[in-house]
Amino acid sequence: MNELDTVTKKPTITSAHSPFNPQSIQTSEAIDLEDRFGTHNYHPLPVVLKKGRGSRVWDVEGHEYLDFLSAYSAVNQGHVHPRIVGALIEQAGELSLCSRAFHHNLLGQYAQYMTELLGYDRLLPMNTGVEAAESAVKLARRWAYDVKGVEENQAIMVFAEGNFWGRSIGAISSSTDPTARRGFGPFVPGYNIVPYNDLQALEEALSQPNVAGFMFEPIQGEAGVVVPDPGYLSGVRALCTQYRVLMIADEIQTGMGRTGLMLACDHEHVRPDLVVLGKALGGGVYPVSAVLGDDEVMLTLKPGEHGSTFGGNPVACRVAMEAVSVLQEEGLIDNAWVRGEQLRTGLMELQRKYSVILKVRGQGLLNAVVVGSDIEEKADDLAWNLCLRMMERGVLAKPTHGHIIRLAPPLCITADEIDQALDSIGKALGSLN
Ligand code: IF1
Repeated sequence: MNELDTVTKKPTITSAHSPFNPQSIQTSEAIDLEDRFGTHNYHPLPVVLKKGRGSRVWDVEGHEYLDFLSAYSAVNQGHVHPRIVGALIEQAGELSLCSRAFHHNLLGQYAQYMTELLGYDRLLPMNTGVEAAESAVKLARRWAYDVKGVEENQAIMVFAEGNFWGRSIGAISSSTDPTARRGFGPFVPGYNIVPYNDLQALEEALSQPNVAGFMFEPIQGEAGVVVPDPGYLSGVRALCTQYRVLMIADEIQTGMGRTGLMLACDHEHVRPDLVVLGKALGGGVYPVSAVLGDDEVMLTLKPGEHGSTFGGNPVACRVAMEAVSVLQEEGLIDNAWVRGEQLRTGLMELQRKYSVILKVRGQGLLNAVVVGSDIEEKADDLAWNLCLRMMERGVLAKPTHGHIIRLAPPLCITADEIDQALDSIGKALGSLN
């Protein structure tokens, strides 16, 4: 075989050979290795997964589970979706990365597809959610100086209590969660924090001079699926317009159909000035994120002023177009609406039977139950214990903030799978003595 043949030979998918022979590893060994050689910045449930398809995952011993976390809403299309994996493999075998030093054949088509779909002038491609959210903060500040006329270095960004937009210094600087901040200071200046779901407090903040933008989640995910009162999104829109402040919707978790519409802001027909996307934009196979906005904001960035090695790479563009197409063509967004109603109805029936369920809340397939009880063990232990019992009965979920259990399956979940999960959750509740 000559040199050219080797270079142009189409890559064949060979079975991955690894010195660790992953096929044989068992739960305890996998956890021990991770514990010994990894960092301890997570406290995962004691399950070791090795396969996923649709709403289901399997552990290394072959036990099957319904996935009710969806990798924190990054697997909305379901695990290992054939069309999305196919797009990944096909593009990776053509041109995987060329940097933005050169054009490639997909970025323009991807940007056109997404901007026409969501109704904006332009798209800034990034990779992870926090990178896109950081980019939105930079865009807002730049717009404040170059367009709104705020004095240099005086721009204020407003965020809501309970916000979460990532783990970077910029992101944790706006956090009100001590565990996200301790030991990472000093923090980014020019931030102002207001209570979530409080339009009066927001107006007080936005009416101050030098405010560039208000970045917020239409439903707060990490805070425990906190759904604001009806009218909040419309109120935010009106106040941002009134005080010429950019309304920036962090739809990284609530977007891509998760709440039963493409974007959570669609529930009140509200159009933010910037929309931040991530997670399921990459279809659960590749990190893809983006900021969408109009020329007045997006064109304040000039060549060389912002970027990223992988931002807008060919694989990201191809995978994202496939991931978004799948959501629409397979009716996954409407399914999220209907299945979400079914899930909350079932959870409220369980709430009537089991007093440990204090609240059921959510929109579409972004839901949570708040647990607590007068049983001696703390609510946090109760939530963890309940998740372990659910795991034993084939449903995977994990508490956030200790006593809140997020229930967010892939949007492809079926009515029967919802019923199966409700039955398992009920049995898990019944097993709590
Ligand atoms: C972890 C939380 C969820 C997000 C919103 C931006 C980002 C996220 C609304 C940043 C990321 C992830 C991060 C992951 C767990 C998960 C999470 F509990 F941490 F907060 F979903 F609620 N905006 N959320 O939810 O996106 O940079 O991660 O791609 O850090 O443990 P990222």
